[in-house]
Amino acid sequence: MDGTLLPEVRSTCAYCGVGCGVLLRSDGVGGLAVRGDPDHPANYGRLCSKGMALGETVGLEHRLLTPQVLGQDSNWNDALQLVADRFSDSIDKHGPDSVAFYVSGQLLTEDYYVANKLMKGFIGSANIDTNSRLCMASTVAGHKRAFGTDTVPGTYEDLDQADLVVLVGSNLAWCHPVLYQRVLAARQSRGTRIVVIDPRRTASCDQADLHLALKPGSDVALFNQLMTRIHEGGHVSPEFLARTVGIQDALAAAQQDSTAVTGLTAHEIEAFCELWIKTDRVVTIFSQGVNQSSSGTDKVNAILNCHLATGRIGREGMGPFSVTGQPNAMGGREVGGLANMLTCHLDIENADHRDAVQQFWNAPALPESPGLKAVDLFRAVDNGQIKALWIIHTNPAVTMPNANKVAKAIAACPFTVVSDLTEKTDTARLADVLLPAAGWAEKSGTVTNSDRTISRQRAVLPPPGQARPDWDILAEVGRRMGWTSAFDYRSPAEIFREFAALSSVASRFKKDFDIAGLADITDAAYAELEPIKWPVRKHRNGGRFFSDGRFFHPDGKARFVPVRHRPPATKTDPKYPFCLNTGRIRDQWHTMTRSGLSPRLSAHLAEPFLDIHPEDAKRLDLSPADLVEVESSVGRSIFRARMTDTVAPGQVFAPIHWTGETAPSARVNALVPSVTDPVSGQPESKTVAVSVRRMKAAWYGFAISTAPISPPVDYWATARTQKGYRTELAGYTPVNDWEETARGWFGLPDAAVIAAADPARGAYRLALAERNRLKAALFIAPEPAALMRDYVSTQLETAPEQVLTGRAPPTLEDPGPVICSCFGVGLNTIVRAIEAKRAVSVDEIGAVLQAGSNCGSCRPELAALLTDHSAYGGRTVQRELQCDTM
Ligand SMILES: Nc1nc2c(c(=O)[nH]1)N[C@H]1C(S)=C(S)[C@@H](COP(=O)(O)OP(=O)(O)OC[C@H]3O[C@@H](n4cnc5c(=O)[nH]c(N)nc54)[C@H](O)[C@@H]3O)O[C@H]1N2
Ligand SMILES: Nc1nc2c(c(=O)[nH]1)N[C@H]1C(S)=C(S)[C@@H](COP(=O)(O)OP(=O)(O)OC[C@H]3O[C@@H](n4cnc5c(=O)[nH]c(N)nc54)[C@H](O)[C@@H]3O)O[C@H]1N2
Ligand code: SF4
Ligand SMILES: [Mo]
Repeated sequence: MDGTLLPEVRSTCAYCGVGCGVLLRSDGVGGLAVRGDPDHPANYGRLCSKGMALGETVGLEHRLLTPQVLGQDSNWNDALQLVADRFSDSIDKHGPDSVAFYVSGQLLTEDYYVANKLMKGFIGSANIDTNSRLCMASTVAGHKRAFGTDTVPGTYEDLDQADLVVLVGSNLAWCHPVLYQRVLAARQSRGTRIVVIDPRRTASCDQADLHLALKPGSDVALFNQLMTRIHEGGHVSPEFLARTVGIQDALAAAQQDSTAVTGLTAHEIEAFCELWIKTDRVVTIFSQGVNQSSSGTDKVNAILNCHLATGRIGREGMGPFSVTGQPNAMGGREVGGLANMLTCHLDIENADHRDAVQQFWNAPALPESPGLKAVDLFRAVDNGQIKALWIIHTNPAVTMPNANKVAKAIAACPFTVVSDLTEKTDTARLADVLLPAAGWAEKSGTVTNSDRTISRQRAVLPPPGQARPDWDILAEVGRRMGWTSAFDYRSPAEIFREFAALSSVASRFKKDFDIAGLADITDAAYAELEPIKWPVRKHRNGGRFFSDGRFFHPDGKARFVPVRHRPPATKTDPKYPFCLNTGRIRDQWHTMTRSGLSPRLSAHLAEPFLDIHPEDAKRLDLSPADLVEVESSVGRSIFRARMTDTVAPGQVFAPIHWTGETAPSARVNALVPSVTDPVSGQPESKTVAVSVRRMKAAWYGFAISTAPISPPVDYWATARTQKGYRTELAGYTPVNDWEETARGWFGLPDAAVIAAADPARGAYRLALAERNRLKAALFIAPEPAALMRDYVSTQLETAPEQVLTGRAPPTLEDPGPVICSCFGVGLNTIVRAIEAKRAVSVDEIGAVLQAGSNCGSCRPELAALLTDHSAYGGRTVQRELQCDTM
């Protein structure tokens, strides 16, 4: 490099459905600088902690660089011919429904389009489903029931213009942080009220005027009550009534529900209904607390019913708003990636729709009925019906319910292909053929965010090794299966043009999705494409849907859907007295294959945990930092207990992110049974009946190491640090020789070992050094090891002696676990500033320590620390422990 800076390239964040614009600058040697795009309409320059850390996740050490067949390096020619032959063979012998694709809402629209065209148009089966089944399926089904098509009516501007934002089953502060900032900005400027409906007190409750901690799964009853009050108070919009069908039935159903099942007080319900009814500009945002339920579709319609009844839809500052999770969840819905959809929001069961698509594709046959939805798809893999399976850009061995069973089924499938960035995933390890995909910063295409804005993703780094973009891999398999011209694509622009042209054909059926205005886009225009909201028609662009009062049912009217409360499907069983809720943490993305590479992001919450109410903890005789065994009807897991009243008694919460790679015994979906919503097929992932008890470990440990470890012990959980890895450990059976064991785990047979031991107590401290540089350290104790973990983690590669004390020298302050990942500000530092009264507000913490003054993702946590730093999330309990001596 001659020192001149490469230009900044406009692209889109790799993570959530907010779809923030990013400006990327490659340093020419693999590094990537990232900042928010000030001109992107989703974020106007803002990024959250995950977006800010994107540059830390593009390293190559974990990447898969060549195709592999049965664990051996291969080449594209052999690997793709094998894939084409095995799929063709299965289709010839057992028919098209003997094969399946399982894909992802993180694929680019162009990748997704090709996958869907190959399976539905040419293989002739609808057995393509996507992880969106675990995510958006209930919303899609609810939208279709009410509107006649899968439309998100509103736009992000509605959040700026709302007077009330209701978050139902959405932890917006952590999962859509930039949108949350947008809501807070509206609160600042116009006093927008915030209501959170969530059984848990989350970071999103920080600024809420009202938090309704309803009983898990009781949302339908709550919104039915709202519906009843809307009617009784005479707030039904007569004008809107004429544009809808079925209010009487919906009301009759609503009136039969009792609010008792919500567990909320009459006062809380009154306050909510009154606020909702009296505020015209209401946006009801909903997410996985709604979708991931056996009554998910009904929950969606219970919400839509209230917006339809009051006519609060299609107008400025109001409407129901399903926020999408993955960066291209919306795009996947557009191309028809779900097994029960056709492309362009057309219906697979509709012969006219099928004919139009078949003609356009010049396709041999289109399936006439929906294919297998995710849970059924993996059941069909399990029972041998699916003989060839291709998994692309998703990690079902971790994220599907009953994950152990799913992993077994994948392993037993006669032929499994996995396309991923890395071979180090639970799913990739089960593949017969492993295909190296180009990653986010290495490939080009488009994604559509939660408010229908299509943004370009642009390649700024060269794909490493032989990695290729997903569309390219899929198209070549299509050609090798014999469909040469249908998959003769040379660029994403070409695919996008075809898709836009197809949407023009589809527009004759008068559905919502239409990007016909882009059907003639040139390569140059595609290269320069600015963010653009669909529909992009000749005569109507972007904006809100339904402002004309027309819906997409044949009669142009919306439907009220009568819905009744149904309790979660999990059976009550005295063996499993707790209700396990699952979800996300602020700084990790799903199975952590990318976010987990960032030391900054990994410092926020470094270990899988189970939040449990202090009363329950007391009853179970738990001590701070104990490990707990959690058991359900389908599996068993182990987590660190965090005592916190953010969860109600009887409820527990665990995050979804840990895997066989990072904490094999803390995989949450090992516990989740495969119960689904009868309409959408979406799994119920948030209400699992479990038992909890203390893990009776013989020993507990903490390790740091320069290299990753995966020790054969009953519990371990590892996380990146700036200098290597930190790992928590525990085991049921005593270990005889810790020095020998440590050498084995760390792969340091010749290291010099400095030890401090108290064998009578079962306490050991070992430092392993090479050339007087610390390479690893292990701390073992009969109870959860009390150490200054964050300080200890900084000691790798320094002289080995200091680490054995397990604590910082008195002259050095231990910052504690990271709260602000932008500036690396730790919990202890913040608490000290609060205790010393140097900071009495979130802004002052920012002024004194910088924390919270950049992306803002940690501001809710700062606020919570200010309110009561001793009670927040149990974290200070760990902090105290960290200061104890062993
Ligand atoms: N940091 C981070 N952000 C992400 C992701 C990530 O992995 N990490 N993933 C992205 C994806 S794909 C998605 S889908 C979104 C998900 O975004 P969210 O849906 O906001 O996230 P979750 O944590 O899954 O669940 C939201 C809330 O639902 C609540 N809940 C559980 N049961 C019920 C119930 O019966 N009723 C109600 N009203 N609430 C309930 C939970 O307590 C939880 O707080 O996040 C996206 N953004
Ligand atoms: N219990 C419980 N389970 C859940 C949820 C829950 O709340 N609770 N949430 C569900 C939801 S909403 C979702 S969206 C799912 C998410 O679940 P998954 O989609 O299974 O999880 P990810 O970790 O996002 O998996 C993406 C995979 O794609 C790989 N990858 C990254 N970039 C590329 C690329 O460009 N090409 C290819 N081919 N591969 C790439 C990554 O390395 C990773 O292995 O989990 C679901 N499971
Ligand atoms: S909110 Fe964060 S994760 Fe989501 S798109 Fe924006 S920067 Fe990325
Ligand atoms: Mo999702």
